[in-house]
Amino acid sequence: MATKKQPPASGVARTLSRSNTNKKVESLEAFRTDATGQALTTNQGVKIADNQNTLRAGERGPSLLEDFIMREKITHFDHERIPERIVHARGSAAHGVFKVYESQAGLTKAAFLQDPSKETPVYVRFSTVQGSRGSADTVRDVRGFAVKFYTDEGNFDLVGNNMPVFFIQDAIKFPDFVHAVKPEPHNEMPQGASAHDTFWDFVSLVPESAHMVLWTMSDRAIPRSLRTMEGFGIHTFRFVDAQGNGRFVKFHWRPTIGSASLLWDEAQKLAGKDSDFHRRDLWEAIDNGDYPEWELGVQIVEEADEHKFDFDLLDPTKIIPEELVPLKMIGKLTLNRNPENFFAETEQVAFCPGHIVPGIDFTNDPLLQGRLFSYTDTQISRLGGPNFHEIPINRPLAPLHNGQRDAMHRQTIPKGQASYEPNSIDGGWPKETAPAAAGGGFESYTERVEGSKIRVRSPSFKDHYSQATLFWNSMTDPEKDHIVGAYSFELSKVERKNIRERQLGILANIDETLAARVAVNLGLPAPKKNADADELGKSSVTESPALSIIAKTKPSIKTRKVAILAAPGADAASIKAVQDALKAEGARALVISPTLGSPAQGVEPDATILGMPSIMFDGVIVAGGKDSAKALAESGDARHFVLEAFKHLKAIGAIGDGEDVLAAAHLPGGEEGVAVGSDAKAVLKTFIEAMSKHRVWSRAQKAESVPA
Ligand code: HDE
Repeated sequence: MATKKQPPASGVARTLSRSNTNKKVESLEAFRTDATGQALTTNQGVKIADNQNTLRAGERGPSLLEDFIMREKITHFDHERIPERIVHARGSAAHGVFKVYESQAGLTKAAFLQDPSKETPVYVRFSTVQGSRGSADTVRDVRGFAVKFYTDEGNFDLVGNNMPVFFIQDAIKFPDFVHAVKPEPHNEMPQGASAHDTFWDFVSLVPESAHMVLWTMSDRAIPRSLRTMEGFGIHTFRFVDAQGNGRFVKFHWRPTIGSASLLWDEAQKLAGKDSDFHRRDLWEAIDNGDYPEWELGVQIVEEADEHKFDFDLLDPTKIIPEELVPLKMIGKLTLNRNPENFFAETEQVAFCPGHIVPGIDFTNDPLLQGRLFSYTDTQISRLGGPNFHEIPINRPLAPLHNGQRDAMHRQTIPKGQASYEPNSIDGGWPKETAPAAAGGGFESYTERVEGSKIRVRSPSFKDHYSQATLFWNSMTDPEKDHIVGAYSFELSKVERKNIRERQLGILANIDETLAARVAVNLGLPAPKKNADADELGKSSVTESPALSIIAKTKPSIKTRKVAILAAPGADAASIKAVQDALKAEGARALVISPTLGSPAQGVEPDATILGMPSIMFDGVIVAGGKDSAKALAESGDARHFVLEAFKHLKAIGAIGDGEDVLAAAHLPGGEEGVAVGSDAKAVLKTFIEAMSKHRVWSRAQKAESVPA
C-alpha cells in the first residue's frame, strides 16, 4: 500500500525546545533525534563497542557489577513504564490543524478564533475510559475526545467525550463512579466492560446517571471508527468578547463524513480479531491521505437567558436540545499527521480542562470545577512531577516565562538571577501584561457570586429522567432495539438479582416500554414509573432527530472499506472495475483471498480471508470468474465471510459467477442491499447506493437477533 507523504511537522516539531533562544541549538542538534549515521552510545554519549555481551570474568565466568553499559541499559528498561492514566488509559492520537471559518470577534476575543487564514496546530487524543492501556478498542464504553490547541496565546485544551452528558453531577462522586465501573477490586475483572455488578450497583443507586447510562447503552458507545464519532465539551463554558461581555457556550465536534457505529456482535468479535481496530483505522486513514475532519459547532446562550430553560445550564447531565439552541458551525479540525512516537507524544500528552486562553472561561458547573483541580494533580504522579509542561508534546508554542523553578525533571535552563516578581535585578522581567482586546494578559470573567458556604445540590439539578426520555424517544427503531439488547446483555451478566430489579426501576422512569422489553429478557416482572414528579422532570422538547445516528446518516461511502473476495481464476477485469468505481467514490477496496497468492493476472491480494474477516469491512463484493467462484463456494471460510456480512446488515455484491458463492451460502436472492448480475456497472451502482446508507436496516429482523 503506497504511503502518502504527510505534511511537514509545521509549528509542532517536537525536537528539543521551542523557545526562541534555543531555535538555533535545535537545528544544530538534529543528530539527537535522528540516529541515521550515528554511533550507538550510552546515555552519557560514550560510544559502545559491544552491545551483545555483558562484561564477565572469563568466558564462562560471572558478570561484573562494574559493567556500567549493561547496568545503565537495564536500569532504564526497568523504568520504561509510567503509570497509565487512571481513566482513559487506552488511547490513540494524531496531529492536525484547526481553522476558524470567519472571525468570531462578536462572541469571543480568543485569538485562534479571529482569523480564517490562520492555522492553529492541534494534537487530538481519543480514548476509551474503563480499560487498561492494552485493552481492546471496540468495547462498549464512552470515548474521550481531547483536543489540545497550540494557540498563539497559550494552550487551550478542550477535553471532551463522544457523548454530550456525564454520569454524575458533582466531582466528589467521580472516584465512586470510577471505582464502580473499573475491573472489580477482588479479581480485576472484567476488562474494558461495564457488564458487571459494581457498575450496575452504583448506577442503579444514583438516578442522576440514568441519562448518560442510556447513551452508553446506545450505538454511541460502539463507534464504527474514531473518525465517525461526534465530540462534545459537555460542560457549559463561557465565551468572553473584547468588551468583557460573557456568553454561555457548549462545544460540539461533528465529523464531516457523518457518524456511524458498529453492531454489538461486530464490536465483540473485533475486540478479539483486531483489538487495535480503531487505532489502526485512524492511523491508516491519515497515512492514506484521507484526513479525518470535524466541524466545530457552538451553541450560544446569552447571559440574560440563563434561566430560560427547563433544565440548569450548569448541570452536566443535560444537553441543550438543538431545537432550542441551534448549532453554529465556526471552524474545522483536520487531522493530517500521525505521531512519530507513541510514548513520547500520545502517552505523555497531558490534557487539562483548566488550560484555557483569553476569551474562554469556566462556569460553575460543579463537575467542571472539580476537573479543574484533578487533571494537573494526576499529571504530577503520572508524569513524575510538576514540570510535565516541558515535555515536548505539552509545550505551548507561545513563549513561556515565569519565576517557577526547580522540581523533578526540570529541562529548561533559565537565565538570570531573579526568579520572583517584581524584581529589579533582571530589569523587572518577565512582567505582567494588562488585559486587552488582543494579546493581553488573562483576566477572569467577572461573575457576581454570593451565598452561604454549603454542601447541597441545587434543586434545579433534580430532574434525572426527562432528557433520558427525550433521548429514547428520538431513536429510530433499530437504535431502540440495540439499546434494549445492550441493557439486556449487560444486566444478564449482573449476578445479583436485586441490582437487576433496581435498574429496571430506573428504566421504567425513563420509559415503561423500554423497561418492559428488558424485563422480558431478564425474566423479571416489568415495573412502573415510581420517581416523584421533580425527579421525572419535564422536557419542553420531546423528540430531537439530532440525537439519532441513523436519522442523520450522510449518504456517502467516502473512506469506507470494501472487501473484494477473489480466489485463483478470478476475473481481473471485474476486480479492476470494482476498484475504479469505489476509488471514484473515495472508498477503499481491498482484495481478500484464501491465500496471499495472486488470484488473477496482475492482482495481488491485500490480505487473506482469515486475516481480515468481513467484520473489518463495510461491504463485500464477490469477484467474477468461474474457478474463483467455485473455490470460494467450496470454502467454509468464504461462505462465512459473506454470511457474516449479511448478518451485519452490510451491502453485498456479486459479479457474474460470483453469485454462486452467495447461493452456496444460502443467502436469500432478491434481497435489499444484495446486488448480483453480470453487468459490473449495474451491480456497483446498487451496491454503492446500499452502502451509502451504511447498513441495510430493513434486513435487521431477519439477520440480527432482535431482542424482545
Ligand atoms: Fe476526566 N480525567 N475526569 N472527564 N477525562 C482524566 O486525567 C476527572 C470527565 C476526560 O486523552 C484524568 O490525564 C474527574 C468528564 C478525557 O489524556 C483524570 C472528573 C469528561 C480524558 C480525570 C472527570 C472527561 C480524561 C486521567 C469529574 C468529558 C483523557 C488521566 C469531575 C467532558 C484525556 C488524566 C487524555 C482523563 C479526572 C470527568 C474527559 C484522573 C475528577 C465530564 C477525554 O485527571
